[in-house]
Amino acid sequence: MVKLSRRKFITKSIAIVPTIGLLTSCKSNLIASPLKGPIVVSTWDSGLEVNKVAWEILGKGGKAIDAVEKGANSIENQINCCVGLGGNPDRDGYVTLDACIMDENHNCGSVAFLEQIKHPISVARKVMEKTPHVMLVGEGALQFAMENGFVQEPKTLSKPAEKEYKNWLKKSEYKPIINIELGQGKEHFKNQDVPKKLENGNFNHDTMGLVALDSTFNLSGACTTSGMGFKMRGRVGDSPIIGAGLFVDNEIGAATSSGQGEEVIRICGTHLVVELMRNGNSPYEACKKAIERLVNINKKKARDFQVGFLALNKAGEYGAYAVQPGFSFSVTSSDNGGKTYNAESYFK
Ligand code: SD4
Repeated sequence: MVKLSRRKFITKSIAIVPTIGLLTSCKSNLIASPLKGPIVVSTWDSGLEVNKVAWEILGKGGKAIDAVEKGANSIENQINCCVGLGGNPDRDGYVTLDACIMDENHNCGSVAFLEQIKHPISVARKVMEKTPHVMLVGEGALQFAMENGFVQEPKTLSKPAEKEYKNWLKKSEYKPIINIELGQGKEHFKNQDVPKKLENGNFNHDTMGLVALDSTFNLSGACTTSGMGFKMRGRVGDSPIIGAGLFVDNEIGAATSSGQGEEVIRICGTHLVVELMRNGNSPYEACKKAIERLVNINKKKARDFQVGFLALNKAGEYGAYAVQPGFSFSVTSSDNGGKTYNAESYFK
């Protein structure tokens, strides 16, 4: 593993994040001590496995951008999971994927409404590196993927998704569902089904967002999803939108989100979180303030949806906050070997 010049880094971090001294008073499970090496944080319990893959790169002194891509790839590979082609289809029975990626130089790439491609995050990276654009969608994104060597997969649904879809077809009721692990607040989710535990013991959810800081103090992030189950055909959520599902500012920090995409887009969620960190808030405080902003738009409506933000700053400190109980996140650094935490939430 590459040796860090810890003193140099902390000095640099304090200059960038002036409130660092205040952070230690916050709850220990929400704040890491200042950086002792690279770190990767990701949404949900399943992020732990994703982090392991990212860590194989970060732990050897590799780049954050490679780590987040490979981490995202690993969950896109799980055919009985929720995030890539194994996810729930739209209401017409097709799986459509959204993803975005951003590096330490404000380079970013994104795909939306992409079908039949196993690794949307890698297509997003190609958009970032090989085109003068940020975002490609639908047919155009598919064409670009195939021109760049990605294989067009069959349109078949995974076994769990097929079962869910058949179930949904019985009523064909249009009430978009986000699969999220729910905690005590589940009685509030009048518009959403309570997700089931998967055979492998994980809870189902649709999105993986991860952000990482590498040993050269560079930040990057990735976000990949099959989006809301049984959504309208053509619906795109927050996950492929830079500043909504993901934002990285290498001077300050990075953030990602999960939950009801429409609500995240409404407040440019992750951009807001990063700007709140720029103004001196810790990652935890920034996520909390962004969630409060969202809830205060319409408190009554907020009882019926879930959004969770997760942030990491340049000093390697992290934090999360959600509208409802049940949002979890995973953290891997050289200190902890990988841990999952439950985020605090607005509604208890
Ligand atoms: C979306 N934000 O499509 C995604 C859904 C999600 O866990 O996060 N699900 O709106």
